[in-house]
Amino acid sequence: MAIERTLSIIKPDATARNLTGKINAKFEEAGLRIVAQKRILLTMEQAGKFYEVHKERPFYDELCSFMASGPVVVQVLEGEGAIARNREVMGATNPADAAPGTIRAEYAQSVGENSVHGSDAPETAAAEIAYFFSGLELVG
Ligand code: 3AN
Repeated sequence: MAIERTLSIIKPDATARNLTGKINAKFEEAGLRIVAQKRILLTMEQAGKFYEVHKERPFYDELCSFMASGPVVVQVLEGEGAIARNREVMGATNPADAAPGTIRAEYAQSVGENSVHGSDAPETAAAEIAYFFSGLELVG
């Protein structure tokens, strides 16, 4: 399988509980390398643009407010089949459905406050990485 890169976000519910290191350990144990990372505070506007695909969903405003409510850690993960691998490590969107051992099973608080985001396809991964990182910040 090809080496891929995917965009990951450690969300405000997880940074508030000081879980960045524990979540990063899950990625590394799964063979994903953190090749870029920064902790930032999104504005409502920046969160809204990132989640634009969900604009028509009933939870859009709640999602954007939550993502702007505290620091997030945005990161680029690299590895074989990194996009799918990361989604396996994250677990299902709703923590009640997430497989044991996954990040969301262990740390997520609800379907909205679910600790991590991960890109879902190569096209979205490329666009989401470019949203947060310049080429100069990706050193592999
Ligand atoms: P995933 O993050 O697993 O790809 P999506 O793309 O369906 O899930 O949803 C994007 C984000 O929107 C989720 N991570 C979650 O924070 C939020 N979300 C999804 N469904 C709901 C819901 N029913 N109520 C509140 N927030 C939701």
